[in-house]
Amino acid sequence: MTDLIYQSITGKKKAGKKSFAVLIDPDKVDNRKITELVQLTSEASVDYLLVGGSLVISNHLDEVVKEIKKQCSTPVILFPGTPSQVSRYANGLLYLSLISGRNAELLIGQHVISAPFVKQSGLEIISTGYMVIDGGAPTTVSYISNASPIPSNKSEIAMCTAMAGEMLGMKLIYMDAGSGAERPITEAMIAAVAGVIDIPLVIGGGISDPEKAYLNCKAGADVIVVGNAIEKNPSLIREISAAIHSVPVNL
Ligand code: 1GP
Repeated sequence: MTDLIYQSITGKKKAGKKSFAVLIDPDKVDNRKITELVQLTSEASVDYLLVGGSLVISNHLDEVVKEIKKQCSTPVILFPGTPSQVSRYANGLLYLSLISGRNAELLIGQHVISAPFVKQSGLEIISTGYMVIDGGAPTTVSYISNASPIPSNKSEIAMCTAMAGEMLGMKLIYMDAGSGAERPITEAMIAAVAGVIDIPLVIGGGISDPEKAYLNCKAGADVIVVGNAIEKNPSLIREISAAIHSVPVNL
């Protein structure tokens, strides 16, 4: 197994550079849409493409990933909501453990069941402490996970959870307010968590404009994930990417 993606994420973090990941939901794209998104992401120097969702209904993950790979060299990282969302055509996979919840299945149970075929896939596996933060309304991830999100004003819970994830050996912390969240994660919580961990911090959920993406990076996010807003307005890719990549490196 290579660790090229992780090296790229940590290399950028060490250099003080922020990264942008566009989330593609396989349920919401066809080949025409993929072509449009890939063209925009390539032109805007998007760093990573995440593919997945909390609830994927369609059965064409392999085709979606193959089509993306055919059209660009941007690393494709799976962001699986369920163990079945594994495609060997991708480059890597976020191996998510829902450390903010107390649902044993999502902490370790599904990993045990999927371990043999995840290993066989040959993908770069990136162990990720996944933390769902209350985004103001139930989202698919909060419903499906059957686990309470961390309250948005309880930065100390988020800090302790992220520290525990890091000390358990996880390689990334991903804080997510859920797709289409009404309230994205506050900069105060991002800064608090970024201040107590050394591993890269990924932030997503409800980010819909370049200003919020920029402020999240300033607060300490290393990777910003945007899905929903881009589905509605793909041209945002350019603006959000420019904002993220304009964050001064000494921050
Ligand atoms: C959801 O963090 C991702 O899991 C992205 O959220 O779709 O709201 O951008 P959005």
